[in-house]
Amino acid sequence: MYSGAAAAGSPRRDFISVTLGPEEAAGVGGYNNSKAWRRRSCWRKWKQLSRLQRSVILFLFAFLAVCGVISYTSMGETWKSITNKSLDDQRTEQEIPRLKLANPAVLPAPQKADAKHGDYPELSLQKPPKPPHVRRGPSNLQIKAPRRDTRLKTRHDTMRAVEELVEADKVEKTEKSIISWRGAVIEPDQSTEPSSSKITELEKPSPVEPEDQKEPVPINERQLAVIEAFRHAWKGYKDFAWGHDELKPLSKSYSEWFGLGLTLIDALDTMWILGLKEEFEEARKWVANDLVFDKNVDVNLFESTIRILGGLLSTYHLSGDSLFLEKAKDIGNRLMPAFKTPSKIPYSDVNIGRGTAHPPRWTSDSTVAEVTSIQLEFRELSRLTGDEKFQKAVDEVMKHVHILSGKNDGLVPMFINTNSGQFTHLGVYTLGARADSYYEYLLKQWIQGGKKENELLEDYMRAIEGVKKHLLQRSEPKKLTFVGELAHGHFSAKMDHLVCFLPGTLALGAHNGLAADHMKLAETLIETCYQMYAQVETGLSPEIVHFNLHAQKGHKDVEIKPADRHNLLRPETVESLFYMYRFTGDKKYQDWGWEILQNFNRYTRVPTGGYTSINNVQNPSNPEPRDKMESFFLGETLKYMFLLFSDDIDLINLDKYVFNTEAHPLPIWVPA
Ligand code: DMJ
Repeated sequence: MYSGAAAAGSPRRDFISVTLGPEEAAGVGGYNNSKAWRRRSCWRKWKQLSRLQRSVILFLFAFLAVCGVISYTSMGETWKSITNKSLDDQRTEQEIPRLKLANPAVLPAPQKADAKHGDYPELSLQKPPKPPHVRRGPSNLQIKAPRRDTRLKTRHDTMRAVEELVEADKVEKTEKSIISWRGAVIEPDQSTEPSSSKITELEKPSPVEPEDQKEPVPINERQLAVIEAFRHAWKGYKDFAWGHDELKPLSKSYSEWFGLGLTLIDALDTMWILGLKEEFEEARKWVANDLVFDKNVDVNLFESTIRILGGLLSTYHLSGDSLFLEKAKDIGNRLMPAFKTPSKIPYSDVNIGRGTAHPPRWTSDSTVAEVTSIQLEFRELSRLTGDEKFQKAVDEVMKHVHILSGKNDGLVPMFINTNSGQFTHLGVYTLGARADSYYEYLLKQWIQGGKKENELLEDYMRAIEGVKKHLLQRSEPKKLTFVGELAHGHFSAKMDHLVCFLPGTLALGAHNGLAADHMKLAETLIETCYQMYAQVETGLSPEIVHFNLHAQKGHKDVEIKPADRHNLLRPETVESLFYMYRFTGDKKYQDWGWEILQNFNRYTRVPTGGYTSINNVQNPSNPEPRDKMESFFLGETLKYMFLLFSDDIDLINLDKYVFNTEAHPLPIWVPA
């Protein structure tokens, strides 16, 4: 009966009394016996309790069970979110190094070439806000799309995503600007209908499509780095060159070409696509209040068409703002005197104030690429205005060139005479300067018009066969396929960076059902264009390279002559990378573009704002800044970068839009 315990030496003695059953008292019985005994004993005790006591105990048990279930469920949620959070944290940490590019100051202290594939150790790490998940705004604040443009949702989504990038202390300001932004640009009713019934004779607008219901794709970190680069470039332009043609970022001034705010107009649709609404709104105000075409100034027909007319038209399509269409009509009309020539092949220059046009002072020739790369824009202007004169003028040029002699298996010479309408300087064939976009626009007009204009397709297909037959060669030691030039029967292993538009164009053709071997060629050529960057000390391509046709010890594929080693921030390779990624999904194209962006940041970025062309891509310790930021850096290069890094095929869907040669998207009249 007794069991006692007393702590030895303790002044206090504690006792526990326990009632033992007969088995225990006898010191017998195993585990099973004792369990059975405990069960019986408990049951006996339970029976001895009053009914009230039993009810209270049962109630307590039930209460505890309910509490247990509730807390188990909420613990599960908490645990799940903790687990997810730690996965997110790991992901973010892995991605942070890429963001070191956020603010690299490049000039005047460029980095060593051997560091070019790494990060910038001396730069402070700027962790950007987490890429926001895009959400829909209230419907009464949504901009209505022009009736023929169904892609505004995507642009809105991008816009909203970028809205979330602004710091918390700017929230109130941002919200105010959302209202004025949206209020300012929307005049859909005035802007979407052609002004004349003549449109019936032209291509019909695409039918209205139902709103895309797909989930928007959030902006990723590489795209954020492009936005940051754009903002940096824009800061320079705004601070030192506002309303002028080009920024001179080192001298903190500007240069004029036409005196028409070229950079600002070229950049409008890029801002729209990147979602930079404050910048866009400010630029829009300048267009509304200060852009005047009634000026006694000579402009180049081609350059002002692709940059100004093209930029205004695409911005009109993206924003739905009739201001841009009005301005497009104005400049389009002012450019028309260029076509008043004996041959109808337009002059290179037009005085947009006086309404007169003329060829350059030293010749009556025009450049072939120039007179055959204004068609997308003028045709679209006819479609929008209902005035067929624009389309008629440019179609006539194409029809004329289609039947012209002097081609070599579809390859065209570089010059055409405005009096005789004949090619001049026969015998020189290139896909580079002065001929490049002729080939590009054959395909793109065919796509723009709904793939019905067979002569355009014929000329394009024949030309690509001509390229294969006369201009393709392979270099040593890497056996890179490149596009050289032919001069009076002699092959030259010279390739302009400009030729790097070709892989993208070939891929676009293949995507539209043309020969599959065009895609194969595109794949080999884009590798070559990438090597034109990768084999150079700064990781940036020169303007022109010469390929080695024979293996020589210690020589790479790419040779650069001193006169050719400048880089003007050109877009062609990034443009082709964008097409290649869109059509193949191969991430290496994004990675190559990312390398190029980093090298632009290393060697061309000016700390006080803007990017500059450089004179020497072979000298990483002094790339010799030229003090000029070309408008196409904002109009094309950064736009294509942003699109290249996007996984959203609806962000300028290539079955609905065709880019002009200055990267301004125009609608395909009959989308696939
Ligand atoms: C741009 O104006 C256009 O892309 C044109 O087709 C070629 N030159 C520049 C960019 O390099």
